[in-house]
Parts: sequence; C-alpha cells; structure tokens
Amino acid sequence: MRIVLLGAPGSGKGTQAANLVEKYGITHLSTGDMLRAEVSAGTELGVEAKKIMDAGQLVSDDIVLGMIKNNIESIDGGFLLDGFPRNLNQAEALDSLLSGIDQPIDKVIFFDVPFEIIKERLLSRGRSDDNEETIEKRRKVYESETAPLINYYTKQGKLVTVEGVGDVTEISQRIFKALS
Ligand code: B4P
Repeated sequence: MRIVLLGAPGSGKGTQAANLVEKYGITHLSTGDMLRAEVSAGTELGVEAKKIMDAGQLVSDDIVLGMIKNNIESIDGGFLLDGFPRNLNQAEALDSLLSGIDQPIDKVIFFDVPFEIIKERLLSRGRSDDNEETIEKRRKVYESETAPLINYYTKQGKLVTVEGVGDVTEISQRIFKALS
C-alpha cells in the first residue's frame, strides 16, 4: 500500500502515521521528521532548515525532493508519505518519480480539522515552531501552497477525506475504514 497523508500542519498526520505504519507494516517517510533530524544533528542543512521552519515557511523543493528520492528508491514494499508533497511542484515531481518505478500512489488521506482546534493543539505542544505568529504563517502557507493538492488528488480519484477531530484511536478507525 502506498499512501499520502495530506492536511494542515498540526492536523495530526504524524500522530496517525504511527498507527498506520504499525497496522499495515509499511515504511513511514516524514519530511518534517527528516528535517528535524538534520536540525538535531546540527548539519549545515539543519541550520538552514531550522530558520525556515521556525519562520513557518516551506523548505526548498530541491532539498525536500532530494531527501524523498534518496529514501523512496530503496523501499521494498509499501510506504506512507507524511507532510509530503506540500505544493504542486512536489506533487508533480512525486508522480513522475513514482511512475518511473511503476509504484503509483493508491490513496491520499486528507485530514479535515478546523484551524481553531489546530491552534489549540500546537500551542499546547510547544515545539520551537509552535508559537502564535508561526502557526498563523504556516496556516497561510498551507492555504496557498498545500490546499490546492486537495483538488489535484480529487481529480486523480485518489482523495479520501477523514474528519480529524476526536480521539486519536477513533480517527485511526476512520482511516482504516477509508482504506479498506
Ligand atoms: P510537519 O512536521 O509536517 O508538521 P507538524 O506540525 O508536525 O504536523 P502534523 O500534522 O504531523 O501534526 P502532529 O501529528 O504532530 O512540518 C513542520 C515544518 O517542516 C513545516 O512548517 C516546513 O517548514 C517543514 N517541511 C516539512 N515537510 C516539508 C515539505 N514537504 N516541503 C517543505 N517544507 C517542509 O499533531 C500536532 C499536535 O496535535 C501534537 O501535539 C499531537 O499530539 C496533537 N494531536 C494529534 N492528533 C490529535 C487529536 N486527535 N486530538 C488532540 N490532539 C491531537
């Protein structure tokens, strides 16, 4: 199974990814986690990425696409993409990469969560990119860059919308049902 989790930052993609990879035995690829690993390791890329992430902006497509390409080609079996693609350019690059290896995306799960709930969640999480100003910036970037992917994947007949409000286990059950 090859799936994409699509939703605003803080909509619960990372949280649900953990349950999905366990249930389906697929590989989890999170561009946010990959970038945070670079930040923790203090690499040159991490130092640059931290400034961009703390400002609520998107890291450059070249960097993110390079990270995905390096990982995806070595996966034997299914995978779950969490936080990627995040704009049309990344989505088109992904489609072209996957059609080259004959491994198209099966389904895209869209997490529908009102912004006020997202804001409450992120303010209580308290990561360095979880302050009011950055949350608002990320919302704007999401609306202009990422939300158009809802239409992109609807046109491909792959989008499934899941209500992302409620208990974590309840939301997992909704996703399992959507994928069955
Ligand atoms: P991400 O790492 O993707 O964002 P996130 O805030 O972790 O969102 P996620 O939806 O995974 O939320 P989570 O489960 O943690 O991105 C961070 C930054 O990295 C971006 O701003 C960008 O700069 C950069 N980046 C990443 N990918 C990129 C790309 N492809 N291109 C360019 N730049 C990129 O949930 C949030 C909180 O809610 C948690 O505290 C969780 O415990 C809580 N929660 C989850 N589900 C809940 C529920 N049902 N009820 C109550 N609380 C819940």
